[in-house]
Amino acid sequence: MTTRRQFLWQGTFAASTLLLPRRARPRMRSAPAPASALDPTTLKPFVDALPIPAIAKADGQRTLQSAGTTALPYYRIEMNFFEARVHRDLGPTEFWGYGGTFPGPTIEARSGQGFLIDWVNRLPDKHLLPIDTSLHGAETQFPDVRTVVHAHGAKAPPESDGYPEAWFVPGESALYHYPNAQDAATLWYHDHALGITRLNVYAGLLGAFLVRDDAEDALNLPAGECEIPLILCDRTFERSGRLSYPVSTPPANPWASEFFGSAILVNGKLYPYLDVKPRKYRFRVINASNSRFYHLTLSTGQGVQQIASDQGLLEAPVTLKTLSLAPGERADIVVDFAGNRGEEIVLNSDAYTVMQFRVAHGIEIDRSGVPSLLRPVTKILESSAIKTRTLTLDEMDDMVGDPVTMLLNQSHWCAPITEEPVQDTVEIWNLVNLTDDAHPIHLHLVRFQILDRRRFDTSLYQMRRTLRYTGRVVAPEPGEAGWKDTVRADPGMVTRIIVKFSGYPGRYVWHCHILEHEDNEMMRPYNLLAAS
Ligand SMILES: [Cu+2]
Repeated sequence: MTTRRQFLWQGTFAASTLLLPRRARPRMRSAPAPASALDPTTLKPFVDALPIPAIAKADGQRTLQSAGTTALPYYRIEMNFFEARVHRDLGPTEFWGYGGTFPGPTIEARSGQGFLIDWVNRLPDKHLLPIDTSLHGAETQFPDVRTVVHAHGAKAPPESDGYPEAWFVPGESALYHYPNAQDAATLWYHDHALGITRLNVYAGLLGAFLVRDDAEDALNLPAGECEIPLILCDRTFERSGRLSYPVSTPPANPWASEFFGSAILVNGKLYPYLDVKPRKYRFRVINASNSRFYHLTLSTGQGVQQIASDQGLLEAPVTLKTLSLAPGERADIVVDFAGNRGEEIVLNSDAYTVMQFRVAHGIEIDRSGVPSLLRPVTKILESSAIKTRTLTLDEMDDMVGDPVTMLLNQSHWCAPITEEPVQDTVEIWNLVNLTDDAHPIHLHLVRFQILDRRRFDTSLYQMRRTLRYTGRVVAPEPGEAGWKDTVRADPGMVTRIIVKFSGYPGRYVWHCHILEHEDNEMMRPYNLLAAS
């Protein structure tokens, strides 16, 4: 028997007219939370201390033929099944994690000093979560448990970038080379296996990856115990503590188009608290959620200084009352608690309680600072671009308005490669968002700058492929004006980015960082061609 969705799915290839581009906002395609779901607001907040992930330690030195003859520091990181409590009063949760923790250990790199990481899959053979075998690359002929690691924001050779089809199974491993030839920045690492990334990351396969450099060290920013990663991700739990992830009907095709959990975790804990001194702290905020956008505010209403975006330091600090982060994006912020002695401050995101800062009494000598000039960010000139690509973001719905698949430039993952920039050349990519949602678009390997966003007539574009702007040119927000690797492409807008394709020739990907979208075709390979 063929289900309605299977029929439509086949229809994408046989008769694409059955699939309608998204017009009116349809329902989200997923079932309601089960009756056994935990209501996190019934738990007492701020009873668990914020965990700080351990720093990964090298295990000697090794050579790798493709990385040259010099021995490099060697790390071995296993992926393991384990149980952990996300809250004092909630039963243990089964997770998968790098190094047997969630988040995994923080990887620390020095700019220009490469290392090797042996990623070892020691997971069980059965997945924690239901797999949709109708999705690309997740069909029944493939093993349930497949992993491949991508260091998000890393400038890594193609064979070490975690290509979605380069997955390996329990009992196997992959030795990756990270040259770290890039500026200081807050990166992160996570799973990227084709068709099941959303499930592998949800199970816990994520961690922070920090690149440091001398220029940043010289700035005297808050450091040591006053520099803390805040890795945000949302999850839904059953009352038993078990992870719960939505499934939609029919049961054979459980893919949900988005995921919004009822509980927001920071470094793997629900409602943690952090004891702080009355001084400045640097927080490296990472949005590691599948779909959730954060809008972070402090209960005191005080501002924070954003000092870095995805790919490192901004030219100058930016004072913000609300920090917004799309999935995959990062921001480094400095919060000064000097005026908050003895206060309890809550970090919120929209209507959600995230965590608490408990500021100590007393006098603290704070010798750190936030210079007014952090690092020059040289603008890439539009005149230096040798090519402009116009690329659409598309959502295809079925007859009742449920999303069935998401596409980039109306192309499936397996379609011939169309983006082939040449090494060290500059291109402008016009991201034409024809959907009703914002999509965070991430390009592997490279860093880029946002040129602008501009509203356009989506109906006219869908009918005639004619681009008619209907709004003014909107400059990037101050916190987006530095180096980026993930950009929010807003609905009904053309978002323009300018990219210099520096790096290692070979095959990479670009994709939407809403993991449910990425797993359902909103990802495309690209080739970086060697300069001739
Ligand atoms: Cu998307």
